[in-house]
Amino acid sequence: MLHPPTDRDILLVVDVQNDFLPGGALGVRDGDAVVPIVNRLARRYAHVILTQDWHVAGHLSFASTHPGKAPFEAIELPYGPQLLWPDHCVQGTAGAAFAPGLDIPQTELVLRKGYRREIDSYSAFVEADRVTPTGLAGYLRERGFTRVHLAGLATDFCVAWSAVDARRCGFDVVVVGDACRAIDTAGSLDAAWTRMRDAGVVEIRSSELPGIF
Ligand code: VGL
Ligand code: ZN
Repeated sequence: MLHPPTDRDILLVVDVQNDFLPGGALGVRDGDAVVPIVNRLARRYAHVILTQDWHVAGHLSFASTHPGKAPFEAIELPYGPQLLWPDHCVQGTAGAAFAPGLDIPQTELVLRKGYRREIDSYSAFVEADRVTPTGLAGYLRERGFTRVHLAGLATDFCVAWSAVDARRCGFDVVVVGDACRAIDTAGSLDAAWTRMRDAGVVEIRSSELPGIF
């Protein structure tokens, strides 16, 4: 039985930004559905962090940066394979802003990621080169958090990578499944859940969190 959130629990709301909503540059199907769910979920948590995908123009994860390449193709970068995306979440643009309906006034920290042109960062903990830390693990440890709950977009990329890395950093991890939506390209959603389960990530529904709905 899951215990209710305490001062050792943090809710990490991943990338609920305009470009990931339907009609956005990298729109996630039904992505807007998470906004009211996340708003309601967040009321149960004293401590909330938002992540914000925050790329420079000409980012190496953009297909447009690589002549002849199309979104959803993969290329090799010095740190390994990189899936290419439509230009999205460019710093300071409307697409990079949080969804207008997102309403979590107690948010304590906004963590931006993916701001180095040469390195993508799905994970809120370690960039895609797998060695550059974002600083979040140290922040959470110093604050005394031991369990990370995740919700947001997209299940199979930024949520999954963050969840697995949170486990690697030694945190208990809970993904609130119905508060996430997926891109689901080339089997990525099934693969992500396999990696999360293998890492010891627990999946719950928001209705299972004591006293929410
Ligand atoms: C994301 C692809 C590229 C995400 C971010 O938030 O899941 N996916 N950048
Ligand atoms: Zn991105």
